[in-house]
Amino acid sequence: MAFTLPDLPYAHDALAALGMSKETLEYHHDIHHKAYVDNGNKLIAGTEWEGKTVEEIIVGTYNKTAVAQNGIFNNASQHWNHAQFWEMMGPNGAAMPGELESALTESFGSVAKFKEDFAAAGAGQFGSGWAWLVKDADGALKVTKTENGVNPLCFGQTALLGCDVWEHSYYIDFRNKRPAYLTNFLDKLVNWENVASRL
Ligand code: MN3
Repeated sequence: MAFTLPDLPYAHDALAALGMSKETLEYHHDIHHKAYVDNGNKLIAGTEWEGKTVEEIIVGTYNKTAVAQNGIFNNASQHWNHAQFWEMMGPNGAAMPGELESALTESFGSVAKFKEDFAAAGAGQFGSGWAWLVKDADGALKVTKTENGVNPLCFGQTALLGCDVWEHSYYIDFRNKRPAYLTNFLDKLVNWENVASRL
């Protein structure tokens, strides 16, 4: 089915006081995310993927050698990644639900250690990509990093939290300081209720 650009779940200026400016969201959502939607729709038109869900397209085109499938994968996965990313943030500084706090403490030792691991994964991703908190098929929580548009669906994992570490995500607000962007994301921007709902 055709991809559609979802509206942001908040106003473009809603996160400005928390470290993600209106200008960043105008470029990132209205231009970058829209380009993945538009290019993806052009590439899947008339192919076997046209009637499939975005999740089916991602899993079905991941790591295939045909160049045409790479283009479809990149745009489909980036469309999905960004749709999740907008929902994983919010302006209300949502408190972390107890269920999530317990799960993070069990897996990482403490919430602080989880944040440290997540920030290190994002800072350590060489070039463009994403940092993730995932739930594995066996239920274990893990921090991972992926390159470009690759995401947890490719590995049969559930994405609980993702942070875009492409330069377009932070350069307006944080310039080259990706670690500061990641720390700010974890401390101010994450909607922990949304993360907990994915458990
Ligand atoms: Mn992006």
